[in-house]
Amino acid sequence: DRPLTRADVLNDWNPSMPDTTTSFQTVFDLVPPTPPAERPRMPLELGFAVPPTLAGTLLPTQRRLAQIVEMIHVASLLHDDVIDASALRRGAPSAPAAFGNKLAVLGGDFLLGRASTALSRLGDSEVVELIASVIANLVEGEILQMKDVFTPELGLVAATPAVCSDAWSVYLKKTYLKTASLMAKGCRASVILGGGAQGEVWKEAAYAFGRNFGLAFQLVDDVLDYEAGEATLGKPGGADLQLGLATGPALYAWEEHPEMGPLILRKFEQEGDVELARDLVRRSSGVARTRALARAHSEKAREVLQVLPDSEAKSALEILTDKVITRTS
Ligand code: 2DE
Ligand code: MG
Ligand code: MG
Ligand code: MG
Repeated sequence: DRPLTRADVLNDWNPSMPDTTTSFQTVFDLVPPTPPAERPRMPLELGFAVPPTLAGTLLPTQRRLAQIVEMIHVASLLHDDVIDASALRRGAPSAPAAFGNKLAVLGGDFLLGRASTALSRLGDSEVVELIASVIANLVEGEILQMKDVFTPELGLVAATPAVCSDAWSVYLKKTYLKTASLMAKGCRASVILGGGAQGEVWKEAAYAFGRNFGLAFQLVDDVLDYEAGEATLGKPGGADLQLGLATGPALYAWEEHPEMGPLILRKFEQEGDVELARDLVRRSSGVARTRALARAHSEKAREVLQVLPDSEAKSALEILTDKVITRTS
């Protein structure tokens, strides 16, 4: 028996592994539930491809950071599909559907472990702290989403401006924590790794870009849950009401239709609630107003980029601020 090397101990995130095609199928092959030939494949290949025109502008540490962000994102989706009991992801059976809840949770944990190793190897404690805090933010957002916003004791079922704005501030806070934090802090960390004299100004711009972009992204996700079906989304549509969640469209509809209040309060759990709520949203301008709010955030994201000098990377980010709104899946 040879002595264990450092790489053995770390179960190395192999630096020579090709950057763009890294698969974490291996974790699901560790405890095969079926013979290899019948083994389901993960729907969540880790995908990170740098457009060729931008490849030369990235530092190796920034490319690695992008992979780390992707690993944390995919880990959160593995856990999300367990929590939401969702059977479909990216047009394929979700990890819990294909492998069961236990392996889906462990697969997410495995990715977080690998991401932590890779993060520490970047050798920048400011970046480690920033990205580690994202993992806590994701959990905080998910828990905030589970919490009762309104308690029956308070009788807060009428759409008074104060109650609505309270519900909105919780919704937007949750949206930042569960989605925009990863993008905001990921962008900021990339500027930190890039160094340079513009330090604070660019860090703030990158953070504001990611925050607004991320809010727009999740607001559109919440709209598409109403507008699109499984065939385009590659995941179930209409899921949020089924999960008891009042997102932007329902919160706006509540301002226009007070009958929405009791449905939100009891989390659409009574027979017929989901259908009634869907109808109220349809008869309101909730979807249009949520889209308008997403657009305002995407415009803000574009605006804050303007402190950066023109470059191909900046143009790519500007294009993304459009795509986040016009995407259909
Ligand atoms: C997506 O929301 C979920 C985002 C965050 C999930 C965070 C969890 C805490 P959706 P879709 C589960 C654990 C975090 C880890 C492991 C880092 O609206 O519509 O449910 O795509 O997304 O299902
Ligand atoms: Mg989900
Ligand atoms: Mg969820
Ligand atoms: Mg969703």
